[in-house]
Amino acid sequence: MSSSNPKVVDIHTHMYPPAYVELLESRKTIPFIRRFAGAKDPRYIILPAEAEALDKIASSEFETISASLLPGRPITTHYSSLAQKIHFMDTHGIDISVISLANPWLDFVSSEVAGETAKSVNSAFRDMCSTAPGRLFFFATLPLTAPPETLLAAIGHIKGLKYCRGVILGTTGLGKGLDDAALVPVFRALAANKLTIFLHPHYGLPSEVWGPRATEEYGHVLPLALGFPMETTIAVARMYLAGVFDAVPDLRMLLAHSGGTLPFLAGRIESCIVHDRHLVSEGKVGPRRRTIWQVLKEQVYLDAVIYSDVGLKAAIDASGVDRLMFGTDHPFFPPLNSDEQGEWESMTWNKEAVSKALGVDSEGAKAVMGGNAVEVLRLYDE
Ligand code: 5CU
Repeated sequence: MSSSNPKVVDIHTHMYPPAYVELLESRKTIPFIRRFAGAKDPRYIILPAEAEALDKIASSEFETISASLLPGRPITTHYSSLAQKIHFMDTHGIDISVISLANPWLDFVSSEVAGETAKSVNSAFRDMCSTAPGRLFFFATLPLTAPPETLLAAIGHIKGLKYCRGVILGTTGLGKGLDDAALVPVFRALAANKLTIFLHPHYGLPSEVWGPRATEEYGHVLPLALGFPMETTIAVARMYLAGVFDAVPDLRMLLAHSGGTLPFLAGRIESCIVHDRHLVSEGKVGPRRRTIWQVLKEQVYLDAVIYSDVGLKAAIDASGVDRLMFGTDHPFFPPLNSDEQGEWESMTWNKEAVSKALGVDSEGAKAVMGGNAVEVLRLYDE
């Protein structure tokens, strides 16, 4: 934790390179980008829960529809303009951003072209970073739908890319989740190359859990506020129960949204393990078992994108102040009542949470705001 010349680092900040935007524009099924009559910006439709709203519009007799009822989110220059990213950084005093492709990454790309698509997306990220040396680094994207040899070759490609510090990964893995034994070689290859996994949700929970009123009355609140964090929680709990962290002890994972609900639920997970007859009878609860608390302190980092000191304190308690890293989730959650070129609550709320939890300008706050990211992700000029 060095306090001389402290840097502010945003490790949770997304970009869609223009070629990826074109790919989304060419599609007719989710995920895709589409224009609606009367709407200023095209809309980006990604969440499974948005399919229902889309069906309603398709069957509507009206040509145009009120902007607040349109499915998805407006896709503005904030998604793909590098100048806009730098403007956002400058406006909010962010020295360094570790950019990543946002969900759903390449999950929808066919097996045959996934390898090449990943190569071009990752090269585009390298090129973007090279326009602002020292200010931009990136998490690469894996072609998870590609054949295993292509997937491993992709790790060979990204490890040599300047400015790459890890990969962003969703929770589906090769289709069976992250506790799939077939993923262990991938985790080993990432760990061997010191590539941190930034784990990020996309699929949430099945739409039925939100009930019949959700689509028309509750906007995106339930899938984003609750579905996303539960998805992350479940994915990591499954990895833990499958012994992935023990099988790959050098694996390092940075969990989005302060680890979902893991910091809050780790105690309950532990209790359920210790009281589970099946696990006990299989000898999985012996004295040498590493608890989930240990894994959280040894192999896991958490972002600080939780918007409140209450959740942030739980995250700090669970993983340690040296394992939390500030983020904004830009370009998602733009301000709705003020100029998008000005201040965003995603910055001010998350920054305030750090100050409240750790003290304004304290060593801990400086570490979370940037020092930890610089050390852990080696954010030095190359
Ligand atoms: O608003 C949203 O849907 C999202 C999303 O899809 N991904 C993300 O990182 N933040 C918000």
